[in-house]
Amino acid sequence: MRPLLVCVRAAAPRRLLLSVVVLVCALAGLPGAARADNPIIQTIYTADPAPLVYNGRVYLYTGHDEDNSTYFTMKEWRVWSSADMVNWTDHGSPLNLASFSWASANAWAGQTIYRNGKFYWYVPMTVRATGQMGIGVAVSTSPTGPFTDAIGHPLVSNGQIDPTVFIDDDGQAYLYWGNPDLWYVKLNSDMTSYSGSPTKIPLTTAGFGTRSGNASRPTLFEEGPWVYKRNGLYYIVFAAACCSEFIGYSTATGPTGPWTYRGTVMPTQGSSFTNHPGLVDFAGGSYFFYHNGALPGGGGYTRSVAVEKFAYNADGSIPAISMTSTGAPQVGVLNPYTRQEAETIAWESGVETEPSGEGGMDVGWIENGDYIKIKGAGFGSGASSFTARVASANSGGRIELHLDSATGPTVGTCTVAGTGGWQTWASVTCPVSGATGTHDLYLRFTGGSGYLFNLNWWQFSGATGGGNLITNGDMENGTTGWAPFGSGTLSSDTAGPHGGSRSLTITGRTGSWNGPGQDVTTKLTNGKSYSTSVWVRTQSGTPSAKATLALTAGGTTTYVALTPATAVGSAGWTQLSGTATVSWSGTLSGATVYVETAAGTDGLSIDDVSMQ
Ligand code: FUB
Repeated sequence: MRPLLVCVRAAAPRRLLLSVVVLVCALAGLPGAARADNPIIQTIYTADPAPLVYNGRVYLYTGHDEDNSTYFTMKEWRVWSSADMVNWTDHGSPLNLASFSWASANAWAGQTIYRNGKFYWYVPMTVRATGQMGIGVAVSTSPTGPFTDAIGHPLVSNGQIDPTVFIDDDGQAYLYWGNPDLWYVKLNSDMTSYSGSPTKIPLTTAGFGTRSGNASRPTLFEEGPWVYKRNGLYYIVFAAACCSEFIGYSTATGPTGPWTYRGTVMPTQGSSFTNHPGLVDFAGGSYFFYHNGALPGGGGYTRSVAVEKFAYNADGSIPAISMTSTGAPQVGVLNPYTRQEAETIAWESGVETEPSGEGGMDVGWIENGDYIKIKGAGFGSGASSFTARVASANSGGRIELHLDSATGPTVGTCTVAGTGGWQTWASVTCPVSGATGTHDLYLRFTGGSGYLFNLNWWQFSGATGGGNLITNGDMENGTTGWAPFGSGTLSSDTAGPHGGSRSLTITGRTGSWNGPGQDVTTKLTNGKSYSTSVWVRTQSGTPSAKATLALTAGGTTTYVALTPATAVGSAGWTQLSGTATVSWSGTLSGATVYVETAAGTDGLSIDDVSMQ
């Protein structure tokens, strides 16, 4: 525990995990060396992953195993998200047992689904009045909550657990759950009531495989169903046999069967006697989430969520997937020139997160030698400075910026002074040199003894002619720096940004070439190559958008395609990225980066724009 002297902020129990993580690095003989990124959450123990793809991000809903648990001691659920499958942002706990007045214990495995502007989170808990497990439903207008009990009582309650929810192409929603049986019920379109009665799915050995040595449970189905549809085929992936569990799956031509057992998705592995599946497709890849006991101190009741990328076989079957400590590859790169939350982490050693007085979460409990790894940061042609939002009731410390490992090249060091409180925030900036290209970034914290400071967010700035040329690329400063290219009206939009709390929306376009634009005339270097990244969402689903540079020199305007035209769905954010060499003859009098569409005049939103 930290010294009483500094116990000013709200106290939270210090987890034991921290010291063991440090020990493992030491045992490897390579303190801070580049290392594996699975399990994907290290600040707490997590279990029962339920991924949801929404607006170009994967939202991950999990349970939380308490430190030192000797049972499934779980009191809250947690939310995380990522745009690249490796750097995960902690959104804290927007739902817990106290959210349900009728529940008493056991915040176990659930799933969240989006419908008609709302997010519905189905979770099992003990019903206080009966002592039986029941399933509640919470609702929110945001994927990160806050969530509230939608109906004030269990949606269903028959003593069984592990809800999974699925909406078929015809709009019919189904809730499935169960252990030891497998149940389903048809949900109404409000997602908080149902028609008909809960119905048992027959657990036949043809449908769910054969278990040996347990006469009362002849099939492999144990718990944790995950139902979805792909290319017209219905899948139910589930925790099989016990104990230890493995992950198996069955398929059917309809949502309620009859099911055919198809085999093993993930064999028994990984120091936890349970496992729990969650599958999504994201950015052109397929991902399998699961849990194990791989973190130090981990085991059957101190589990951690991990992810693997996989590819379906041509016939739709799922290949056998093994647990790895490497995890999934990164999708794209992280933009260090837009504000990044400190709680966006690929790997960490020694730190924890907590709710921030400035909103969201911050990273705290930072001691000398702790670090955060951010994987694959794209510095382009160079960063010139680093700004961090910090708070310290002590006397602060330093943030060392290392590339490639916690002991890799140092490209900058920021000194953090005391601010008078753990939630008294100030910004500090320090010079950076030598940060070019794409690297893993390590924020390594150094200083005296005890807790040093808290970190809420950080951001790099580019050198002249390098770094991000775009002003207000993260749109957090409203429409600053942007103007319509051609016709249209710009507005700062708080509904469903790609990152942070705002995006930039244009409406009233009268030509497909109209779009949000920014003048970069004074920032371009003739003959130089620039990498451009823009996140785009169209309002009506017009199927293409592209970032373009209009260059006016010597009385002539030319157009440079900065990114190729790419399909952009109406609901989700899509990243447009590309590299182009920019050159002109004569004096450059006008250069505007803008986003247009191949056709149509529907409104569009952009966010997290960088050109470097
Ligand atoms: O996390 C508690 C229980 O363990 C879940 O409900 C089951 O699926 C198993 O993972």
